[in-house]
Amino acid sequence: MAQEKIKRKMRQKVAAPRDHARLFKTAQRYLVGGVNSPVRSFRSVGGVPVFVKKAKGVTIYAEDGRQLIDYCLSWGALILGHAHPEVIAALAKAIKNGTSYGMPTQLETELANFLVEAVPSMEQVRLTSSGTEAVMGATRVARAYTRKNKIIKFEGGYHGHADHLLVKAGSGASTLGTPDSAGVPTDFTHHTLSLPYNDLGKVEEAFKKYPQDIAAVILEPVAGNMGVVLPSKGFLQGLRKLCDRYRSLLIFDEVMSGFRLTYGGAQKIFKVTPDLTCMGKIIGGGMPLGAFGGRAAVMKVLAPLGPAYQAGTLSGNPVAVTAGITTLRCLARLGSYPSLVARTKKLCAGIQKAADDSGIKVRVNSIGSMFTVFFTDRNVTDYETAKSQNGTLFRKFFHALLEQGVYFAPSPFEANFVSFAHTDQDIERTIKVVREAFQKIRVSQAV
Ligand code: KE4
Repeated sequence: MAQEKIKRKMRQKVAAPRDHARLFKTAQRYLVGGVNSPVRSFRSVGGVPVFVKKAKGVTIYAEDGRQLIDYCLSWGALILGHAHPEVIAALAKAIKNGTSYGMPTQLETELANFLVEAVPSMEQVRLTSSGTEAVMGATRVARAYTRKNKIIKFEGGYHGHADHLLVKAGSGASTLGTPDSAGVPTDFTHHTLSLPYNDLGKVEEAFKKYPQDIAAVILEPVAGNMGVVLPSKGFLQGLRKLCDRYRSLLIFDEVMSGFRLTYGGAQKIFKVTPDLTCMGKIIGGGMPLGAFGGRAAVMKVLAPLGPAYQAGTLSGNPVAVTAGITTLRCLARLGSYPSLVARTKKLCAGIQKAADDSGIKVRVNSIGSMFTVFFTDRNVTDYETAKSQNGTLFRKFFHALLEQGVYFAPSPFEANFVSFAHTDQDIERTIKVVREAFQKIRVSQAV
């Protein structure tokens, strides 16, 4: 009898009530903050996060019955849209062969080959299970190869949650207003220098101060974690020159920009080749997968060839790799990034015009198929200007869109994304909803 009662209780508990507040309350009972990654918590926008039942194309089907046009797309991973038929079919087949072997597979070689062919800086690659691990591996390789200690990063740049890089980080770290995370001893960040993005002078000063001890400069070639912030003219080229002059390595963290702006990395667009590149998101096609790679001469410091250790039980997992290969194969075939960029430009122009017509001060930063709506009239070129935006207006905007079935990233310090699955109708509907949202904000301000 007791067993039956427990089972019944469990069934009740697990049965997904369609009310998000109840789902969130139950989630918070078992999961810290009710989420498995802070930026999903709606902490910076208020309210209860959307619980997803399923997703297809651009549409999220929420547990409470709502259908939403998704511009977060698993934080940029789903450039083909949700549940792309070719990815699902490939996964259905791959899963029948097993889920993990912890042994080499030809699949991993195939994905690595895709990356080496597409990304100018990648001669040799190591696959991981996340972007954080890819960045951890790349910075360790840089320190081992150069035998130097310091790492330069940029304020508002987010490179995953490795201790030494959670210094004035962007994304969730900014969103939660705790740029320097608790639990990170200061001597773990002693060798991390965090400088203003787009300020080449400050970087040169740091190199002059530590001419023999800067292992690497790491940055998002297009910042996406303070919102979208573009590199100023000559910034990337200047970093390349400084790294060459001081025999340090340039690391592009392309976890977000990789295969987002073009087939390959932002490094192809800006014609600046780093020594190491980190990737994630898109290359895993929505499955847990990251990668780092670079010149063979640099990468060979990595175990089992060299003394820099890095490992992972599920690194190069065959199911995740299958999703990645299928995604990259589709992207190579589609090749039509220009249509994706054109749709994004149309959306961003529509958002800017709607704001201007409503008298709301907004700056829309975009490149390729990623964009951020900043509630400011300042040019957003770094973390300081990104932080100067009006968070209250962002929150009102976010919820006004959500009420009308449009889902943007739930944070002012994030990028939004257009996928190959977004249609012109989706874009037109979104512009209409955005216009209504700005008018609603206008009215609320007038009151
Ligand atoms: P992951 O460990 O989350 O796979 O990747 C870390 C990472 C590294 N580098 C860049 C440029 C990144 O954008 C990320 C992760 N991005 C955030 C959102 N901007 C992931 C969302 C989350 O933390 O839940």
